[in-house]
Amino acid sequence: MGCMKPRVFSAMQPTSDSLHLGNYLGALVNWVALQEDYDAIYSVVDLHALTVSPEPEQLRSRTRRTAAQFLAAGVDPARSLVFVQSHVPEHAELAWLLSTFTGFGEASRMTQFKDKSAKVGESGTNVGLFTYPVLMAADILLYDTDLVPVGEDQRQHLELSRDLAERLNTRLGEGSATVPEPYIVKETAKIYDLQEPTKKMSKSASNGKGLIEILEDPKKVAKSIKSAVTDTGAEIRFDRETKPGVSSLLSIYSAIDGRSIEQLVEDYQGKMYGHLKVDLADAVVAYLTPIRDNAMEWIESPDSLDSVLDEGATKASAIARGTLERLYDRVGLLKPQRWR
Ligand code: ATP
Ligand code: LTN
Repeated sequence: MGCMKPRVFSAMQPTSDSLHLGNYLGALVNWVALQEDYDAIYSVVDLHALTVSPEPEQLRSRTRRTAAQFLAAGVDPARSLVFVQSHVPEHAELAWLLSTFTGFGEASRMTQFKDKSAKVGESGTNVGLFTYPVLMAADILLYDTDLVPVGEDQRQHLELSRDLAERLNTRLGEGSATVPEPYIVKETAKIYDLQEPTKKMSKSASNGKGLIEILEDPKKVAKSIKSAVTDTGAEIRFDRETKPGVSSLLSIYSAIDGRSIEQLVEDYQGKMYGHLKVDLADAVVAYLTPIRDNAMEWIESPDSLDSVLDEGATKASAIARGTLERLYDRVGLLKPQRWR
């Protein structure tokens, strides 16, 4: 392993059968790019997914499907570690330690918790949902992570991870933790829902028609794009305020096609929304088809997939153990004799 390279870590929850274009363009594309210059570690965070009380069989299947999509998108297990969070018990162990460093008020300010708990109501909210960002900080700090590629919605959680790392360094001494930097690419940090173009594309969105799923039937993908909500007026131009619908389509187009938004606007001058949608639908389908085919191959060979995940967990665990032992020692936990 290239010890001198800086470390990148990121993760996704196995909460759906397919990732969507927001997950892909907002995060995964950057994971793939960063593995060139970084020592990369990517995880399917199944312990986080428990906060939404999934069906056991569905969780298991989605854990494999999520990992398969990482690999299909170009995460290369020869260069990067890919593993399932629950296979590395140090995540839950460090989360406990970090929870004792996290203020109650500090955790209460997390907007994602507020949004999610408001949706299910107090009686449906579990403590895991509240401490979710602490487990996320554990994921990151366990690997002395330098850089975390995510979408815009994760910025506040990352800020908490940074605060916790700094706090460990202050209270337990320098060198206790590495303070991670967010890596959020402005243009794709937020991909919008096709039906409600002021909201982020999300698997928990109320209207599934606004979602482009990577593993979906290409015909359905094309249909969703063609029925995307556009704005009043006929002109194709980029303006998030007054033309959120067309602007979202232009952002997606630019991200997958490589042309700048300015160039696309120029190319579509005098054309109608329909032209843009038809071309975009073709482009997205062409872009996703090989990824989908590759993901299906992994899903259909669970033994090969599980071997990749086992190897990832073994290597990740070796790194995680070192960090955990360092921190256990610094907080004053007695080391068992058999480990000395
Ligand atoms: P949920 O619907 O439960 O909020 P999600 O669709 O937001 O889920 P996550 O598993 O929370 O998906 O996110 C995985 C990664 O994808 C994170 O890095 C997140 O920032 C990124 N991401 C999610 N949605 C978008 C989006 N619409 N645009 C850009 N990035 C996104
Ligand atoms: N909360 C993240 C998933 C996540 C994560 C992480 C991302 C859990 N642990 C560590 C980056 C680093 C989300 O995507 N909803």
